[in-house]
Amino acid sequence: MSVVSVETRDNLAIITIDNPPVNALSQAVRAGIVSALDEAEGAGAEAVVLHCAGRTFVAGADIREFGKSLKPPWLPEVIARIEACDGPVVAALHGTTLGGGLELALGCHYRIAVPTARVGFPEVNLGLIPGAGGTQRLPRLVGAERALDVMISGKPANAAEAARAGIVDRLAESGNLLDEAMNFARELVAGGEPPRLIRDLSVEPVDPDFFSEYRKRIAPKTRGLMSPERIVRCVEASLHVPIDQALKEEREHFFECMASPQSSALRHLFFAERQAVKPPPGVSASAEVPEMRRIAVIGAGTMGAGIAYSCLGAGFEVTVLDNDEAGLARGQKTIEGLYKGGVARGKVSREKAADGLGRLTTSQDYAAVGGVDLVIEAVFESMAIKQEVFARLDRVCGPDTILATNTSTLDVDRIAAATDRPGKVIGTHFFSPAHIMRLVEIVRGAETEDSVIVAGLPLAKRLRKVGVVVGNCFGFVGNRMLYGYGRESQLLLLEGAAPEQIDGALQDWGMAMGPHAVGDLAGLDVGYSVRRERTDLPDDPRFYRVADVLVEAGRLGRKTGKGMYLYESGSRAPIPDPEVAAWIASEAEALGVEQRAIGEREIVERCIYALIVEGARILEEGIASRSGDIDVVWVNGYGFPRYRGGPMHYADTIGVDKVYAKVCEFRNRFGPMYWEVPELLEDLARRGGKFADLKPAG
Ligand code: T1G
Repeated sequence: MSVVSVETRDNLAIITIDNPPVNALSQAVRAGIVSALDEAEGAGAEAVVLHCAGRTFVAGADIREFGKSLKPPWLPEVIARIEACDGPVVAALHGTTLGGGLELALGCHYRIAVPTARVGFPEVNLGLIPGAGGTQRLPRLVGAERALDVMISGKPANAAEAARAGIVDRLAESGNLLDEAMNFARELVAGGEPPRLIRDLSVEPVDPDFFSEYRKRIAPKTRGLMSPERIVRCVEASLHVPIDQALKEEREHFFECMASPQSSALRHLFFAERQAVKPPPGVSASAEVPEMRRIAVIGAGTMGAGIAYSCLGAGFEVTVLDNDEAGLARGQKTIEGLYKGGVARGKVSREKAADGLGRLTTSQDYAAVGGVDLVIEAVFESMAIKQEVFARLDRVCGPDTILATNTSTLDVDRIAAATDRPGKVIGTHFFSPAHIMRLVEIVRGAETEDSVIVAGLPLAKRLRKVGVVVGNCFGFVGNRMLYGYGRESQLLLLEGAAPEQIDGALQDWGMAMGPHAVGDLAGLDVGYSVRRERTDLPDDPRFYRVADVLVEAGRLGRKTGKGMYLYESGSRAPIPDPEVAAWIASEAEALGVEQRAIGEREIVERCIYALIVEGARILEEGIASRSGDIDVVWVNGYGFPRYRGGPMHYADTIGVDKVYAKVCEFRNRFGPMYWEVPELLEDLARRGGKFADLKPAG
């Protein structure tokens, strides 16, 4: 079946693109459009309507083609062919017209869209720029500033906004887009207007210092990224350089971005995040997914309230249960406050907030959760308390109710053992703040049924989160890897690196926050109590020694005004504390650790390679099925820079052999206790392999 077809109706030609799932501009589509235009003109059509079958107009270039040998016709050539048509070409937009799809539409002479359509340039999310004239045509339509906002944010605009901005000429309100597009084309023919080419327009002049000011404005959000600056340069050229020269420069910038490690990393994550939400090998995707309408959340604390708020936002009926009356009231207030804040920021309409709160009930009686489809437990991180909660839930809930625990480190199998339905027990590890962080680790217990695992994935998507199925071990994937990262950041303190030096090195490298600032934010007592529960801590008095000393001195972090750093009241800015520096020095002396000057490179390599080593072990043990899953966990749950693709992709980018050599050096220097080389890492290094090439573990 051809991906592009053309039919003539009276004096019109209708070109239909049909390339599921999103009508991406594959080579066949590009070639098909050109031949369809030739056929339309050969048939004497006086106008052309270009539309798409399926759920959306063209959602972009075919990302799968990138990095491979691209074949003509190139998209700019297709667009030039459209612009060369004698009669008007009308693009009929529905769904999400994005990237190359919007460039294709801007190459048409006019655009009509259904009210639910959205248009945008998300290339920046892939480390790219619009490479087929978007940086030249959009400013001609909407001005330099508006065009930059669209391309730098990567966020789509809705049809009404697009119409107001002049990106879309008309909204199709009748419900029949194609008919209205054909009528629009007939009107244009009847009107005898010559085809209007956006390329012939000029960009509204800007103030002399506009671009330098704009660069300053976007600097915080685009730190470390390559393509935003290239977009700004292209838009600058749209004002000062003849368009054909500017289009040539744009193409050069596009290919440089395409070849960059940043774009390779971001394209890797695009597909890894979509792969992660598919059931891992060994889990039958055909398992019947139970319908979910009612959810109960046990525990009205910060996590419970955040989870409940997310579930309300996804349209579920939610019952929040807490055995403490004051705690339950606080939880309800937290949820109401989240809605109030959302309305104040214009993120949530008043109606949606009222609807959400209307679906919320609270109770202290377990009987109230008897009829729910899913329970998410979010009580205190204590095995005994969780087992007691699950035993009670087991007695009151229906036999098919799924019982999920939000534990961040405890053994899901031991929690499941407190019930008679271990097959229905699963972990749903949300990250704090639960209503903001996108990641949910879906932890499969030894007996968790496939249907329960498969149910967790669409649930995560419905909560607008990224669900990753992980195995049951201490810390699952994210927190287990965090231990190695945190351990090195602690040892570096004893060895002579200051907290602010460690945080600075890792933030300059791209981490959203340094490990010590994160520790103060989360509360040093959280890690402290988890370490107290563990029975398998390394026999090493240095292990998290500084953090322990701070907690025992009552320095818990931001919440006590001091932790690793000092915090002035009302300020979040971490201030280095000479008292902590003195404490570290005395602890190092007592432990016989020689202090020395440590460079940024060593700080970054020890912390990041500790992630890679643990990630390799996690893959060896099958706790994660795909290396991409580990990357998805770390970019969505721990502030790992997306433009480096995640720990395992980063190892592939550096070269697994180089990582292996460095880890061997660390093992020889610091001992095998922490730097034992995983066999998988050694094996990949020896055969020049990549983590990404590993077959998913089933
Ligand atoms: N190319 C190839 N495959 C794509 C694709 C694309 N552009 N977009 C989506 N897919 C696949 C995706 O991998 C998944 O496959 C399926 O479609 C459904 O996607 C030249 C250089 C359109 C909003 O960045 O934002 O144009 O997993 O799960 O949630 O200047 O897909 O089913 O096998 O995301 O309904 C610019 C990227 C490209 C848009 C739909 N365009 N796509 O979301 O479905 S660069 C983009 C999306 C470019 C030009 C530049 C979303 C969506 P599978 P999905 P969804």
